[in-house]
Amino acid sequence: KENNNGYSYEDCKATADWLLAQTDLRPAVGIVCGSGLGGLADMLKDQVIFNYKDIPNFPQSTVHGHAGRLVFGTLKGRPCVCMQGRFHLYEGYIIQKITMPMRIFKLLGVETVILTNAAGGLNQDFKVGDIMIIKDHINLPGFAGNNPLAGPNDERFGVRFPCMSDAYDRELHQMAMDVGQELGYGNFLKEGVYCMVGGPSFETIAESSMLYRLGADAVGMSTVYEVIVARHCGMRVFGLSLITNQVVMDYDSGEKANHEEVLHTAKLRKEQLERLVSTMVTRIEHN
Ligand code: 6GU
Repeated sequence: KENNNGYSYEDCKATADWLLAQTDLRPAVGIVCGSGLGGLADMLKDQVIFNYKDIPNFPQSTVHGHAGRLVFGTLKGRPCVCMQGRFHLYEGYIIQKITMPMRIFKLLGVETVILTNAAGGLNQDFKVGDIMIIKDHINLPGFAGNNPLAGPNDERFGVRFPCMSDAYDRELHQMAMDVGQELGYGNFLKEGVYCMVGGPSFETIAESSMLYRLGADAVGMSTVYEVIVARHCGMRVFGLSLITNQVVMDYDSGEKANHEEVLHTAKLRKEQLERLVSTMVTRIEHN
């Protein structure tokens, strides 16, 4: 059920209560798996799996490389819930459908959200296969009024004008750097600014160089809306971008961005990304 403003608090509550009635797991961590990175969900023990199509009010996913399942389970005894497959603007969803699962996370009791994505590298120091800790974002569609919080505000979720200067948790950022060092990932663990574009077409050369000059280190088609809604309702946020391809910014380059390369790089690096996230989950403290 949806109206022009997306889902009501009651719709979200009904979905969360339905899920809570099917499992005893009470996750404090919610994870969103990016393209080709759904293996994170497979690491969970004691799994309770829901196909999106079976969850009341839940949107469905359409992209190749995204499974479309909500997986509850435990990581070293810590209850987690994992979205295997997310929703994108380019699939044609209204924005509130893309971010609805964040409010479900909140109503399930999730305190920390970890988001992963596949992204193109703009920063010239980045290599394919690098993992970028997201330190900040640019909501490019937001400049044109495409913000998931547009429309009436329900104070039960959060305030009308939420702050975003502290969107990405600094402690979790530091923890990721520490865990990365311990795991020996130092030479491919980077940090930077993620810029969201609508897609599905990849950027032109002029668009890519514009984004780079505006201060973006990586570009992708997800995550930012989810972060805004997660922060609005007070969850801690941590994000990682897997740099699956180097964005072309040179008219003489013969390289062409394509989805196959994205999935191929994800395959090469996903185990390390999963290890980084799962190690962090076992260290995150909750109330
Ligand atoms: Cl090059 N662009 C965008 N927008 N998203 C991506 C990408 C590029 N590579 C992976 N995801």
